[in-house]
Amino acid sequence: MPSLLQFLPSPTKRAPMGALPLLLVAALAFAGPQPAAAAGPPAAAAPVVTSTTAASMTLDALAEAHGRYFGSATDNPELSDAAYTATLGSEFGQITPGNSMKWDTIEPQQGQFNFAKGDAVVDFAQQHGQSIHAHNLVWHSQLPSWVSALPTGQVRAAMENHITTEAGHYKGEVYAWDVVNEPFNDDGTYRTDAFYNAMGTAYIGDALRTAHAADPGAELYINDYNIEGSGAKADAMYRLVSQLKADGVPIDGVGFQTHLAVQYGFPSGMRANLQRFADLGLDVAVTELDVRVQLPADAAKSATQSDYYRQVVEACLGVARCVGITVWDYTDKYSWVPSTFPGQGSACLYDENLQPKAAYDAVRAALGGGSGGGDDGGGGGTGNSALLVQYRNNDQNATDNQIKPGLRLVNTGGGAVDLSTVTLRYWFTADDPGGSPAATFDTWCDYAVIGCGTVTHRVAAASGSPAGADHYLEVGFSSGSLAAGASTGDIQLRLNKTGWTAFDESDDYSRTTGASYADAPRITAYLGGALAYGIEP
Ligand code: G2I
Repeated sequence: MPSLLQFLPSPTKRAPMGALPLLLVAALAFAGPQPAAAAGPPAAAAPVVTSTTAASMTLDALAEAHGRYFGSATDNPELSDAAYTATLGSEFGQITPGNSMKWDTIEPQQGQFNFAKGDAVVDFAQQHGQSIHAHNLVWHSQLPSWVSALPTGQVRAAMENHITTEAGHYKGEVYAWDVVNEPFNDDGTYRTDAFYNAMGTAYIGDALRTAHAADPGAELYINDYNIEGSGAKADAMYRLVSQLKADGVPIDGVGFQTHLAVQYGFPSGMRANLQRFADLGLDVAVTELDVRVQLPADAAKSATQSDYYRQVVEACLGVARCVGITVWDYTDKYSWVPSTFPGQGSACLYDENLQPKAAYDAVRAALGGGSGGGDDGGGGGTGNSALLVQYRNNDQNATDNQIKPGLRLVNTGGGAVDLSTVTLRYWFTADDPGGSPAATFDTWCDYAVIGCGTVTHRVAAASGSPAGADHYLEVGFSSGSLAAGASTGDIQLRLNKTGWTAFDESDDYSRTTGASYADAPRITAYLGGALAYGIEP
């Protein structure tokens, strides 16, 4: 068992509060190798979380099982919305104040500081055991006009005073600071804001040193958007932080905002891009994740959105020093997108009525959790699941050379399920005693209401050869989303041994003789690889 210190981002810095319950999760949920420490070597193996446990765990608890946090931005007006704060306070382990620590809020007039809004967010986080990623100290936007109006010779002192006073006020209260936000234009050139105009690129190192002096325990970040994948802007950030590290400037992490849009595609090479920053000895974090669509949303856009969320989670989990993921508010009710991009929206994990969307299920699945958010009434089978498998036998001859299961997958939960995260297993025996070489199989989809083109199928040997089940037919889906209450409809499958020898199906674990569809708990379903329905042999 590793010591607590191995889970901390750095021995000299505060851990996100969310990291502390990790030990508890680890003790409860890990049967095998431990997760990677946030700042340690790559994970050797994914954590083992039982399906019942995973289905009831929050996004943050699922992330903690990987040594990460899962957080959300929030803002002061939202904190009086009780339905909103109920989920904000329970599902997420980390908070970023969306506006309340920005310069125009904290120091609207030179030397006049007002911390009330920022303090309110800190209070909420502390009451809910959440860490704070503070945002931000130096940014060209939401910058009061008095700063831009200063003679260039006075900007440095004003910036240092702002940082010293604000980071000093929150000293010991926040896990991390976005010290410099969005220093680059999209082509990788520097923004010519008040700070750059006064000090050139030197303002960045100066800001970081000043912040470090004010709160030596805080993790210090530079944060930007459109740097998630490879490209000129990411390269510019890479050159900047490489130089800062070489110069001994106190910088601990790079924040990748990750404001994505379905219509612009997924950033190319995100995992590799995060990794090259991590390889400089920096933490990386997904700091402002959302995935907007052009309205109205539809099933196809929703499926792509879910896929992008999944890919972001997988990119972070694939980089040992990716410490966590923050969504830029969790609900469409409070998303910044519609007012900034008219005609676009639906960017968040929860809809405007605070109900989890398919994207939420995709994130859960990517974190190794079963279905949870859409589940409002149990799964009609085992565990806390939103999936139900039904089966009928399309082949009443138990001793011929083919097996023909008919399957239906039903979503009994309250939220959509991303079909690409689902697999089913029909368990059977190969009846190939001592076969040498062991039996191989052909599998077929003869008909599917949703189209055989999206149904994948293969046979695999079952580990341990449980009784009646030395093999299973695994069925998956290349794409699609199953709405709440919906069924895939009939999927007619068939398999045979390539040598066409006969089976004896009478002892097969998943088989019944029923010729009409009925619930089938001996056919198992998995969400993101975690058991979500049925009983394994
Ligand atoms: O634009 C999305 C984010 C991009 N990265 C930096 C983040 O700081 C930024 O956050 C957004 C906030 O979510 C918005 O809420 O920053 C916007 C300003 O650039 C914020 O919008 C502003 C509105 O423009 C103001 O009219 C409004 O008074 O929010 C203010 C407070 O509600």
